[in-house]
Amino acid sequence: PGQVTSNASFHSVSSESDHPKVLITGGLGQLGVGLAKLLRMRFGKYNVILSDIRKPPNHVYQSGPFIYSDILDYKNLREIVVNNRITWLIHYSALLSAVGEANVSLARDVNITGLHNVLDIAVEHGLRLFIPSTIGAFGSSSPRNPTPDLCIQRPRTIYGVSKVHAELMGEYYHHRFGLDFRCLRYPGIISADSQPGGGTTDYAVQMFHDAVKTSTFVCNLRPDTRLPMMFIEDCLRATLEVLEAPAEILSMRTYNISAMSFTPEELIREIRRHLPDLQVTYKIDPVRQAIADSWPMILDDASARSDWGWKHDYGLPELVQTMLNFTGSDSR
Ligand code: AKB
Repeated sequence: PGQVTSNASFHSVSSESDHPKVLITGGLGQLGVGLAKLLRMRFGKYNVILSDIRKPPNHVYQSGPFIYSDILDYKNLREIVVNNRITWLIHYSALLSAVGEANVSLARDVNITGLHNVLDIAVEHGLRLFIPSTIGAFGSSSPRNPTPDLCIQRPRTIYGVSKVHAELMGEYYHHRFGLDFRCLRYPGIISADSQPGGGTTDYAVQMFHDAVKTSTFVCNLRPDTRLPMMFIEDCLRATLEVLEAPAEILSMRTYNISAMSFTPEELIREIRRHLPDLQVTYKIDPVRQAIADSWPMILDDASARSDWGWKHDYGLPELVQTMLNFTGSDSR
């Protein structure tokens, strides 16, 4: 148990052996499958193992190694790391902001107890550990426009509190035990073929799908709610870049990364340039609205740009064009 099937072990000792052996937890969320695809192109199919507690759809199972892993089960996680000679761990398991508020004790287990397991295993086995943080790690007492890397962080969601904890614990383990911890604060991520779940920025992804399918959209945030956002391709590339960066050029271990910021009404305007019939109504979700009102409007990512050369490719027009192309609907 805990070991990926014969193919994986066989290939890992062949030409792919110089590459890192990567385990991605929470692999069936919004980002894992896309990241596995990118990393497999770079390091080889069998050097990247996706894991989750859910059963993957067939196309995921066929695209490379997949394994059951429960981050709350310390022994199970350690066994996977040992049996597969994992060297990089990408920890994507987490409950997001809105769903976390609906289930605080589960969010505390997954986002904090799970994190502790991952940190201990990473230190014990000398792994490079990537954990995403988020704009949700800031709160209403943080400067919101722009939000620098280092400022007051007093979030009032369990998601935000657990991410500040992850940033601080990762950095503490780095200084105390030499853990190679790397962390990016992601904005809201926009993706075409994978869905987010339970976040505050999810409205933007949903708007594309509903605009294409029904030409109508019910928005759960106020029209003027400005939040930092990023296209998934930029996010995954940033993740690979910071993971590959030589340790000497990283002046910090937790970086803001940014691409664009928009409000629902600005997104609607841009989508209507392609789909003029889009009708939008507003039904504000008070929980999500309060969360969004406490988050950065614009994230300052100057350090990522100067330290390791971060540069986004997608602004709002490119994002909208690409999303509508992916969903096969650009009417112009
Ligand atoms: C959420 O909305 O909870 C996430 C995030 C910005 O971290 N997408």
